[in-house]
Amino acid sequence: MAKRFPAAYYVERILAHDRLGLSRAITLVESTLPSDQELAREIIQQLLPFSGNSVRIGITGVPGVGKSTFIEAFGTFVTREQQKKLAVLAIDPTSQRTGGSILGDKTRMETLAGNKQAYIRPSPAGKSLGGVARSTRESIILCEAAGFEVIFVETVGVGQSETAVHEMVDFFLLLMLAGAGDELQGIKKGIMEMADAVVITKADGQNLQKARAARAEYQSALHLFPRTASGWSPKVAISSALENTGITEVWQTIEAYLETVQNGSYFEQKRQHQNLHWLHESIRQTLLDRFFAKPEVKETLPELEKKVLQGEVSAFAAAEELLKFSN
Ligand SMILES: Nc1nc2c(ncn2[C@@H]2O[C@H](COP(=O)(O)OP(=O)(O)OP(=O)(O)O)[C@@H](O)[C@H]2O)c(=O)[nH]1
Ligand SMILES: [Mg+2]
Repeated sequence: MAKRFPAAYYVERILAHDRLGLSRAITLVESTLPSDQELAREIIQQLLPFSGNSVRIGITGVPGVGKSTFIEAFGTFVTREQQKKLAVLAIDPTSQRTGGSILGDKTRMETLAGNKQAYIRPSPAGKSLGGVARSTRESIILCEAAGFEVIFVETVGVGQSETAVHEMVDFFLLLMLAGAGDELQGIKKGIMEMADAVVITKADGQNLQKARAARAEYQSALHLFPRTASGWSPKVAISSALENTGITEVWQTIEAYLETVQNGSYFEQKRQHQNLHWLHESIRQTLLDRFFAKPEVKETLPELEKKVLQGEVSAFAAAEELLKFSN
């Protein structure tokens, strides 16, 4: 195990905008060791007053839609043109299966990886969605305290992880391919509904016409969704990360959104609601972890599973029996 320092070390290093200190603190946040988690909690508590000063942007889309390439181009724009410090985090609970992580493919983010204004943190491997969502959420706080002004949270649009990301960002960006059909893209209506903007990717060459058509199509589809309390109506843009087009527009859209929601109380309210969401989520997660870590539960669960499979006991009765160990 790597060396551990007192909480003050991490707090000081992070406030001094030191990357190594930040990386070490994120390692604690991702750790499952109780002593590390306690240290992480202490650090976060101390840094909380220095967090919140960033724009948190969620970026999602099915595998191959062009997330990495887009983040590379958009991130370069944010750091170079907008002169903002950018942190890129990832939620990728599928990494157990692929053995890597979505940001592990730094190959497509070479420019950004070598950019002093950018900090890229790959998703921790082999964690459950609940676990990785929690650590990402806490990493956001650490990155903000370390002076990062824009945070990207990337996720693969295949399952539940976009809901988790939606609950931790200010702006939710959905990347889509032209002409692939919603079915093929695995994009459920629920995800479309969460989007503050849709970007049709790879709008270049032969694809440009299709992308334009798709933009019109999605724009009218989005109009059918009920308006949210934000007062914002979702926008559709087209972009080619390869040709570096449409990138400025996406940034302008985000700025327009912020102007809309920061005008009233919506922005703050949304963050407050998200905090409450994470409070409840933490309680649920902690209770579950504690429950399943109990020796009696570990011992009895396999037997009960067998009985349920064989139809000897109902699932409900089995659960009730196991829950006897819950206090
Ligand atoms: N023509 C064109 N191709 C692109 C563009 N952006 C990405 N691609 C290509 O599309 C493929 C997938 O791009 P990625 O950026 O790796 O996509 P991703 O969404 O990160 O994929 P996963 O990491 O597997 O989820 C690559 O072969 C890219 O070169 C673009 O703007 N135009
Ligand atoms: Mg990728």
